[in-house]
Amino acid sequence: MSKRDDGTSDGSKGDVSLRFSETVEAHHERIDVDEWDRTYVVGDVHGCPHTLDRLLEEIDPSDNDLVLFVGDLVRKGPDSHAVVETVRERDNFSAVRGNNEQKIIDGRKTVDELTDADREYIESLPVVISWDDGMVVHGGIDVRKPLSEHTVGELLNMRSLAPEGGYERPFWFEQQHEHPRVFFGHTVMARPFATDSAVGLDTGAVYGGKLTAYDCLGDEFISVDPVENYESRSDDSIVTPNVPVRC
Ligand SMILES: [Mn+2]
Repeated sequence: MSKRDDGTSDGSKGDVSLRFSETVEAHHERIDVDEWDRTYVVGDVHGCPHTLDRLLEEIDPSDNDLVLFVGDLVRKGPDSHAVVETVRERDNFSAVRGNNEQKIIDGRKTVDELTDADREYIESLPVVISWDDGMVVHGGIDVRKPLSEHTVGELLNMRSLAPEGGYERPFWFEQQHEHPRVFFGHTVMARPFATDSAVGLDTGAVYGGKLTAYDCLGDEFISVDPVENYESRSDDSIVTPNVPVRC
């Protein structure tokens, strides 16, 4: 992980930020990124295995590199099983639960091609993966309240801070100016979003956008064009970030 995440600083960031409610804590996995050579975080794949393969070819992670996924591995694209299998079979790949995995867990949606092993894996996914002062969650956080007051549903679905929600500004990640640095998906963006406090990775691969990863050590994005056929999406539910492109 980058040097900012030494976790030993003044104590005002790590310990304040990463205290969760008991319910969330039961689905929280803490990791040590120092055990890995490099750490990558990958955006919403949504059942597009060939696009994922293309991204993995580009990143070319070794067994000593950690690859984390922001959730929504499944649904919308042509083969959710192949995506889950790819992530599940590599010891150095991990994912958090997305709102689309939650729909399957709750029985609100079914995906025919998923096997029992896939479903078991989906049910086992944590809601949060964290290290020092970084964390991966699917939706995001509500910057108006402490992390310890967040529900699982909020972490999976957070997007707009407007009363109507949806794709109305302000978005939580544009208001997040403190640690932890939150890596997230869920909000489809025309290009990846990065500040010191939030990194948005859903560039809408299943909607004809790119699939994006963030290289934490190199502090840069890696994106590939989609291979799979995609669904359409209206422009008013694709966010153009209000921060400059960093890389
Ligand atoms: Mn998604």
